[in-house]
Amino acid sequence: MKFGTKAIHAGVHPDPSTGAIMTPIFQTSTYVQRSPGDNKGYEYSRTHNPTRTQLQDALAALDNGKHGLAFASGMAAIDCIVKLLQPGDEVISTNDLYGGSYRLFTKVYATYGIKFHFVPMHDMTAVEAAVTERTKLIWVETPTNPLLNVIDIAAASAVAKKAGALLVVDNTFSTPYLQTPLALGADMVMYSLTKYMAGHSDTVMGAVVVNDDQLHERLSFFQNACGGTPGPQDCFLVLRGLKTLHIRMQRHCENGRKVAEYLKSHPKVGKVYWPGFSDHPNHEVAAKQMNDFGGMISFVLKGDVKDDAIAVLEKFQLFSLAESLGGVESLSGHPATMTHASIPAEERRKAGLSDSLIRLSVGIEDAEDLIEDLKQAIG
Ligand code: P1T
Repeated sequence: MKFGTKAIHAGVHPDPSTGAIMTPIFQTSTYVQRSPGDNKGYEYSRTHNPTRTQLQDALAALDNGKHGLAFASGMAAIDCIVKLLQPGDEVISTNDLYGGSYRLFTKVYATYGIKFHFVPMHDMTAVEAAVTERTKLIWVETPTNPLLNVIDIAAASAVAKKAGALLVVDNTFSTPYLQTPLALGADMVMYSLTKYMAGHSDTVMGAVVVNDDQLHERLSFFQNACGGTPGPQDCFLVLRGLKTLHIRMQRHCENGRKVAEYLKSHPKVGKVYWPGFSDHPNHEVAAKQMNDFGGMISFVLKGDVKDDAIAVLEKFQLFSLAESLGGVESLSGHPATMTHASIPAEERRKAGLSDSLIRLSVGIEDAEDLIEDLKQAIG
């Protein structure tokens, strides 16, 4: 089955009791049992809920994976994955990543004795150099948030296999429409469903997709034991969003290209970060592992002055200044003070994240209007 057909049909089925074509919202905490242990497969909604089951099956199908697990947020999904580790274990992570992931790693799990190495992963020799006999997890985010570096998933998988470590890909920026990491050797694919997958900026959720049965069993145990599960209404919203994922992503990519090219041609704009440019340092890897280049773009103005960037952000009319990304509407952000403020300034500088960087999530409006907005804001 091709991607668009799967986005609409995979994992979901009409309700057997009524024929309702859309998955019902099973707004219930518990399920009546005939006799202790004699139930219809559902006992308590933290453990299983039929709306969540259909979403999890749909997510697994889109990534060509065997098992999907849904969480109350992207951070809850990441938290569940890190719980696979023990004190003394080591993680190699990209040094350019969502600030909340960095905060969870360094402010929570480092205090439990897990060691994190942050390296520029688009250079695979840096990853190899960080491997020790204690390396248990390699954390890839690609393209990265916010600098749009692209990490070679197949090459990272080779390093992980040699090290005996698990490979995770945070696929939030790409979605399975653009790349399917399990097929490239990843053990786990992780999502902030809040973004492109749900697509309408109306819910916060996360997910993990895996092939391996044992890994699925361990993650399901933590999902239930720790309880970071989503409610059925949120699952319904993501299921509805998924049905248009392919159409939305197509338009995000088309508009992304137009906006990136406009910015690149603008005399006041300095560097533009977008993996679709043939001179992007990781363009070849992006072209190899992605079906298109996405709608996330970052840029700096010439002169690299923070106040100039703030002035542009304040002038936007359509690119609303807000955290998050991946909704139908365009958003703008200032990573240094917003999404990445939890990364110390010195670490941001080392990763190449300037205080004047502007991040755009290009929505699915008419590109001409978006370009008009950029024109009036940049001047
Ligand atoms: O916000 P939440 O659903 O918990 O997901 C966290 C997360 C994980 N991974 C990536 C790559 C992300 O971008 C995010 C959340 N990011 C933002 C809120 C943002 O504006 O970048």
